[in-house]
Amino acid sequence: MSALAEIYTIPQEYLDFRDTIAQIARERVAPRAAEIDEKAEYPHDLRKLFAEQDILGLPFDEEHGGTGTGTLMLNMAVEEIAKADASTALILMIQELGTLPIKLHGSEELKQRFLPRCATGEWSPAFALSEAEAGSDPGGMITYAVQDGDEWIINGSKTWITNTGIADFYCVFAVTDREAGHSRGITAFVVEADRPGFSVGKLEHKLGIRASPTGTPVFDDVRVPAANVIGEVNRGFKVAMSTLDRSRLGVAAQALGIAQGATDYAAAYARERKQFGKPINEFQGIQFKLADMETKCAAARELLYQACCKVDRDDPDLGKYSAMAKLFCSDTAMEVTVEAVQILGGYGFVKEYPVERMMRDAKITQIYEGTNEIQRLVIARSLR
Ligand code: COS
Repeated sequence: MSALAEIYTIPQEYLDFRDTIAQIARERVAPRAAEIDEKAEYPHDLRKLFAEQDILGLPFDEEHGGTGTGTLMLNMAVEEIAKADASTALILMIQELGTLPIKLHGSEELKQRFLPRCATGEWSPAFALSEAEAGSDPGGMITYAVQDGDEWIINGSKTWITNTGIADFYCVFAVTDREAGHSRGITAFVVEADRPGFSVGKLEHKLGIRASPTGTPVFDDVRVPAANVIGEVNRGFKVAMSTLDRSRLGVAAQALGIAQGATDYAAAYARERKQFGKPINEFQGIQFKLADMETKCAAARELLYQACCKVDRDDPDLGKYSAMAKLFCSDTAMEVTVEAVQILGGYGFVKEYPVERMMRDAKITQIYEGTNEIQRLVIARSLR
């Protein structure tokens, strides 16, 4: 068997599950997308539906109540949902991002306490790393924690955190040893949203992914037990980096879904729209655009699936591949959605049609979970 055949053997049951999710996305998510974007409204109904359909169990192993189907299946699901609506796809992406620190590094007690209730969809998590002065450089964070007996006291705030105000708990990164040097004396904690001293600060008004709340969780003398430390004290930077090495594939899948959704919409439009007496897809200018869009999506998908398989196999170069997939898929999303708007012309620019939303939603995929400049840096480091 060739290496390629090995990489792309996808079990039939996974393809069937993907088709079910695609149908849910078409029939239930797509009709809500314009309204929740316009109102910047979190779709609690869709989250409940995902929980009922086992979709929120996708990031989790069977022993923690999940589907145990791995990273490729998870990201095929993210792609299908993002074809209909990128904000709604984030519900599933954050279910992974906000729990990966516990899944990868948490104690057995933490895993049992948090993962099964996320797998059923009862709880929503959040991943709180970035700060106002520490985005691309999280090693320069200033949120700190000090030990007091068997507890830690956390002070500071985080910025641009998805699920702020929705999450039942936050995986928070804080400096615990100021002397250790940049990126080193940092510890990861679980902070439940009902702990005294926790509050929700500013919520952002955004260009895209408007139906997903992004904001500033604030920690004012928040006490957590030592049992809430994820992994080892002062080793939290590695918890964050190893999480992002995997979760960036969610962004890649979201970006690909946006790109394929825009391509499909533009192709369907070009079949129907007539100018100069014939459908515009009979003009070579439109044909070439659509051909390039479809080709870029297909290439992005191959890289994404390969990177997902690397995570599922725990290959040593998984971080490089997830950075490459995130970079390529998100650049594809931006390029393709701009072209989709162009193909729809004046209709592309108005909110009655979905492609302007897709173009707005695409932009964040080049920025969050590490800007594409950071992805290039990660890739370049692997070549040294
Ligand atoms: N997995 C595990 N450990 C890692 C790692 C990874 N992918 N990358 C770095 N580390 C470790 C290093 O091995 C080093 O360990 P030691 O202390 O034992 O030497 C430590 O972490 C510090 O590494 P480094 O010096 O390379 O850290 P930098 O501060 O230079 O950071 C980048 C490197 C740029 C890769 C990092 O800051 C980054 O990923 N930035 C983007 C952050 C981001 O994605 N923000 C979005 C937030 S979520 S929306």
